[in-house]
Amino acid sequence: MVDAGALVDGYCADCTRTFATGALPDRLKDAYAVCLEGQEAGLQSVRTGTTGIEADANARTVIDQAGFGEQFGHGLGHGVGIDVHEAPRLSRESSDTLAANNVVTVEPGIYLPGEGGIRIEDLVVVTDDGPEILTSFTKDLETVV
Ligand SMILES: [Mn+2]
Repeated sequence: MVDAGALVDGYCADCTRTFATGALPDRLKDAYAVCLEGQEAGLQSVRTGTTGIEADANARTVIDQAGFGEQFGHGLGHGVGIDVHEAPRLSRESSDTLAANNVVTVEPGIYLPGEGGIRIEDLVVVTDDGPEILTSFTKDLETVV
């Protein structure tokens, strides 16, 4: 798992990708696919007026229904700007609502003790029409050695 950031002209970026380091058991391949499906559901819910609770729930439902809910132990995402972690929060406890031009992360994770962990994080601009995804790095499951 590689969580990388950047700082340009006083503003932060945040990106996470997960790579395989060899042949994976089916359970980890499945977990990767579920994490990505949950991330896509979370991304598609990012628009003006969505609450942080709703965005989190849209991703979490996918992961819950696949049986990995207990292994997704953190919030879906957070605002990014002058600080790398700031409002609005996308989580079960959030009291925030997304506003146009907020920049947020969408980063579900599934962590299987003793087996492996997965997190997939994109940086997204909130618009009235949906997500403007800033992260272009592939989300295909890549093997690195
Ligand atoms: Mn992050």
